[in-house]
Amino acid sequence: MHENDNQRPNILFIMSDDHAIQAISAYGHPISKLAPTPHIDRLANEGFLFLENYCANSICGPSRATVLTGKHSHSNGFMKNDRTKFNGNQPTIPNILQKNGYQTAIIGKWHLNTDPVGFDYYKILNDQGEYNNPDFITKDTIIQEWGYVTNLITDFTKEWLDKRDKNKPFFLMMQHKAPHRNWVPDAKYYRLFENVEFPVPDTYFDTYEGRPAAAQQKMRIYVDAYEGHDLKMVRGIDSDSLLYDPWPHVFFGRMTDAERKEFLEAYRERNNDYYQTPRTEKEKAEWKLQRYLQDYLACVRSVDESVGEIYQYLKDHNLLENTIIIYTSDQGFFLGEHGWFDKRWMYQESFLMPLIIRDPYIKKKGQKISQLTQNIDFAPTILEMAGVKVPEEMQGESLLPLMKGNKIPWRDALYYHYYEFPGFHSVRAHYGVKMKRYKLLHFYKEDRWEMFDLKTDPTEINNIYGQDEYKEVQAHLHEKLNELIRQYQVPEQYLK
Ligand code: SGN
Ligand code: CA
Repeated sequence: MHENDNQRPNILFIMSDDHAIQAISAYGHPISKLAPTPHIDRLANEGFLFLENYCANSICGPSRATVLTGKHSHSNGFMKNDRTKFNGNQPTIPNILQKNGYQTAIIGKWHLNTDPVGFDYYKILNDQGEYNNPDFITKDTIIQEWGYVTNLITDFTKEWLDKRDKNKPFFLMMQHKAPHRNWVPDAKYYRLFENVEFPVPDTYFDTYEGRPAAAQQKMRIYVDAYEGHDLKMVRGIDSDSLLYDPWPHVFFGRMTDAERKEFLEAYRERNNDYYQTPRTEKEKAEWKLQRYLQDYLACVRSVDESVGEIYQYLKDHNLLENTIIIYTSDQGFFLGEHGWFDKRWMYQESFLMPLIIRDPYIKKKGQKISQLTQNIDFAPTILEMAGVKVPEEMQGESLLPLMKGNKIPWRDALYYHYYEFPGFHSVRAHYGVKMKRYKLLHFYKEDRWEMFDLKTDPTEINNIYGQDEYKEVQAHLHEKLNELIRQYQVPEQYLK
């Protein structure tokens, strides 16, 4: 007997923040080989790994709004992080499942600027949330909880599972803050990767030729990352004072004196070495990349362990066979490619979005899905899993037929649209189309086009737009893009 005596599956949706596929070992990237994620990988080994899953608008709030609604940003109304308020009263996964007898809850990062709607229970971080001793918001209170954010979210998830109404199936969103900027690891992992040298991407010192928008961003690790806030560098040998940190209240300000001391001691040797060893500018830039990756991946370690802990919980409570587990992140992230951290671009690293589904109702294991899928598909998929009708207005498609191996016609092109300019990191607004091999981007405010052949140029440094030999492909991509714009009914005013 399962713990809930119910024919309908429980659905556990785990989403981390800014977790790049390069940092999930199931995807096989060289970085992840040095910092593996065995617990996330197990979900893939026992389920489905989506190789070409993409975000519709690679930034937090918009991605989350798309997940909830199954719609592109222009259709769900949440186009930019800043000052947008999510309308929770449109058809969303929690609204619909709640009306259909599911128990719904969200624990962790929310970041949609309005109270969660459609959830029986919520315990969410305030805005971006903090890594240490963060505030949590529930229906009635805001309280500061003591501990490291990833562990707290895991504990609260288990507490909710313990106390839930066992006569109903559940839909539970467990949404981590990590590994979001400023990449603060759990204290026990401050030094986890201190001796690991991660591979430097070929494009770390990209000069952005033929890509003016890429040249204009503010997201280079060795230029734009804040030395104190992001890279945890101090003012000199044995200094206890951080270099530039514009938001000390969310970082050091959140730690107790003892926690701050523990932090400084853990980084001291490496921070001293930075000043004691002469380095060229290039070597300093590489040092910064290593510091960035060491902390980012140490944050990932805790997320992976959290996945393991929840898996174990489900196993111990006899819930593994009637709970579908989905692992994803709100978007991808740059781990030094093009010199960058952050996301927002339609370039592969941030456009790709990890997606792993363990579905005990489908007996296949260790399957890889290579069709073009997108976060607009999540809501239709989850609704179909729950046996509930998918509203017409949702723009995505259920992924279940792909998982079942049904031979069905599938899309050959994806629409992408990033709106937030001006904004953090200065990424120009752009939209575009992605097909299996080629990609076309339009930086529409400047009316500049980019086109890439991912087969011959997987790191996207060679803009082939306007080149004679690609004339036909280019025309085809333009046609596809127009088709998608019509299909998704993107209003004219958003395209210029
Ligand atoms: C914060 C970050 C930015 C990041 C945005 C959006 N700065 O402002 O680097 O791009 O969030 O991130 S931070 O130092 O305050 O973390 S998102 O995941 O919410 O979209
Ligand atoms: Ca994010």
